[in-house]
Amino acid sequence: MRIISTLVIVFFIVLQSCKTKNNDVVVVPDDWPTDSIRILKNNLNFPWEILWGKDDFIWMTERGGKISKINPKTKEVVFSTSLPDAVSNGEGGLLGLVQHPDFLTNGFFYAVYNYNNGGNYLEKLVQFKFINNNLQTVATIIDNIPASSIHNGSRLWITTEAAPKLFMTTGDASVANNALRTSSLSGKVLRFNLDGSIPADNPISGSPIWSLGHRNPQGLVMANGIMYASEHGPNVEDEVNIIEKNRNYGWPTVTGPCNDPAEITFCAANNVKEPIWSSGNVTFAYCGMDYYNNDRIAAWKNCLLLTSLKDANLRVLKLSTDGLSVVSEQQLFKNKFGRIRDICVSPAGRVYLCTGNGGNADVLVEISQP
Ligand SMILES: [Ca+2]
Ligand SMILES: [Ca+2]
Ligand SMILES: [Ca+2]
Repeated sequence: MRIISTLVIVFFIVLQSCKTKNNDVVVVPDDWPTDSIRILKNNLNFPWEILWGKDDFIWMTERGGKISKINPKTKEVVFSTSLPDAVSNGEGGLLGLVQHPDFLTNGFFYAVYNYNNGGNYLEKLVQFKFINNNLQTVATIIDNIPASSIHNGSRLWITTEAAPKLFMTTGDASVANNALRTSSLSGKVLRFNLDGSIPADNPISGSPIWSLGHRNPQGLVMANGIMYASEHGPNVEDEVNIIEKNRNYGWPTVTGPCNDPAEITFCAANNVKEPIWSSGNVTFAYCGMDYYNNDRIAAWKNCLLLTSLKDANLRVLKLSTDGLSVVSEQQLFKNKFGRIRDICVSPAGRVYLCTGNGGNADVLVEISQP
């Protein structure tokens, strides 16, 4: 009798464990903490870029000039330094950062920051080398770009093609008309070779200008061969654009789509490319943007994820299969973290957000489930 009851208990234990297994919703293929939302860092001050590095660390800039390398699993800062000539002024300071495709072997990365030169507030793109847990300056790719306490663009992206190209966004630095002038590097998407030289197939010989008519693009990501940029609108029309060679994106003459008579005339005459998404009569101040296509959060597959400063949320834009249009959208985490400045995604599909609230009260958080 005792043997039979023992067998019955064992049978139920086995049945129960099978049931639990079948009912598991979350697949945890590694020993990562399983919290759906985990605070990795607090007491940050205006982080601007978070990047999932090729070394599987998070690389982060803070506007005041600090670059940090963070172990996302243990939360430990394993390297940190400050750029002595980066000058924070309003929205300016140390901004975008991107790693060279061969970072793991050559340690190269690029960062954009604002600096002072003889009373002028300017912007430059600098190549660095990270070696023996130290930072060396390699070369200035470009400098003397106008900067301002607002509208400094500064997101970076490196393509994965055979001869990779380095893209950088610039804002209008509060001189709106410069965005349409090819004599100014303000309000542009710029394109360089990785050594800083100008690619021979850029639209204007000897110029890094790739596209023009941008107000303040602060999100830049390439997915499935398509380059997407997010851009702050004035009091209307935040935009998501597909960036193409030698196209005009309209600012300051056009906001959002070409939909009033003056805009329609200008757009037809100037090869203007309309946004694939815009915010209409309101603005949310979308800044950082990344592309998501991981099974971990299935609802976000083939989506652009945009971080909002003003609306303090994450906007999820579902792309069409061809990536050329937005088919649906969703807004999440409203006011949960405050103003959200930037985003990165790990190969395991975890999403990282950093805030832009200031006062040494900013956070870096990990989202493992929606
Ligand atoms: Ca980022
Ligand atoms: Ca536009
Ligand atoms: Ca319009």
